[in-house]
Amino acid sequence: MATWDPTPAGSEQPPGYDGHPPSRPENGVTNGSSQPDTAELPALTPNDVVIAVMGVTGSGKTTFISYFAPSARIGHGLESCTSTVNIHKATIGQGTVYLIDTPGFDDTHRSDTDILREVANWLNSAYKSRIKLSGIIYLHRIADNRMSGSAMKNLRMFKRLCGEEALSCVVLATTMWSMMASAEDGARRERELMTKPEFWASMVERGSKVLRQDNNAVSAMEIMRYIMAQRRKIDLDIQKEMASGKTLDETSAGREVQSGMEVMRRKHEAEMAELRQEMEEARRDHDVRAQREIASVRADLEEKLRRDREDRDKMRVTLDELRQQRAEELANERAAAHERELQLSNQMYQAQLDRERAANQANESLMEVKLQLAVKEADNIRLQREAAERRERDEGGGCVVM
Ligand SMILES: Nc1nc2c(ncn2[C@@H]2O[C@H](COP(=O)(O)OP(=O)(O)O)[C@@H](O)[C@H]2O)c(=O)[nH]1
Ligand SMILES: [Mg+2]
Repeated sequence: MATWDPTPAGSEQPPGYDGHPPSRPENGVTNGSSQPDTAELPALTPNDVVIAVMGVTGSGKTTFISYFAPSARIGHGLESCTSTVNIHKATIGQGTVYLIDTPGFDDTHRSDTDILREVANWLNSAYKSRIKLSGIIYLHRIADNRMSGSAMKNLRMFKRLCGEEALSCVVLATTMWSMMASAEDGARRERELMTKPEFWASMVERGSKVLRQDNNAVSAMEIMRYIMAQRRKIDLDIQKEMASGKTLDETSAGREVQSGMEVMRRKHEAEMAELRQEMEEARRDHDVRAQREIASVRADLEEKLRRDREDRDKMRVTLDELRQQRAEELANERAAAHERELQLSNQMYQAQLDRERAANQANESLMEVKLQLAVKEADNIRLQREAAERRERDEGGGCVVM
């Protein structure tokens, strides 16, 4: 996994760009690992084969990439491990392929707006540098017996990002076949996916290929070979739309996110109206406890509404504004991580000092005990000596015969 400078040497800029030289962080590609393993990764060129891997969290994207690139790290927790766009360099046969691991639009910690901003910025940088995708692999767990809300949302987002033309370069691959009780069940679900218009039917009609990722590295290689044999290069709708001057909220994918946000905003506003009503009743009844509880729920809701507004503003950006803002966000993230690292190293240093002090204190107490023992021992010996002297005096020279 590595950071990526997508600037190809001496390439012409496509229409819609201002010709500014790209600075490093603008590509929005961050290295999720603290240890870049391919620091010498060359800048991608328009001739490179670049394939994006998409799908919800847990659909198997990183696992798929790991068959070709050891730098891909698989997350086993509930949290999304691929919370940023990551590029992996892979060698397939004689050639080099760059596989792009992308975050799903179902992240536990990040809003759809933030994810779209990151993915769009990455794709914009690639477009600007004339680096085109050779294909997109969209992974889906066949073992899920129904399409969840987030799976549906992710699929809608995917279709909007791509646009119709790019669909002929898409492979829809089903994963987790080993988790199916029977192959027939899997085949039935696959048919359902391929024939229902709200699932994959329209994509298949426009040339998307349905393949199975059912045999680890072997089927993964078949999928890669299929894409590479096509020898295609594509521009996605979002890339063309933003290059033509649209703001992110005016793009097809942006509108999809906006409509989801609009639903949430209306829900939050309805909840707020309900709370106002409940508050009035609680006041009328002089129910202080209820008033306190309602106030606390209202504060949470106000925070959600504030974030809704913030997300709406974050979508009103042109390609250049997005690039600038992402560069700032990444710089801030880096600074925050650096600050945290400093704090931790200070904490560690302090802990070391405390440990040494504790060790010294433990030594001191040991010495004290030894000293006390020695004092006691000396006392005993003194007493013994005095007793002996007494005996000597009493029994010997001290016993004067009168
Ligand atoms: N049985 C089975 N498990 C898989 C398959 N692909 C991925 N997994 C497992 O599913 C989990 C999520 O996979 P991961 O690659 O991290 O998904 P991502 O979030 O899309 O990157 C991991 O525990 C993987 O080991 C597959 O084809 N079959
Ligand atoms: Mg992943």
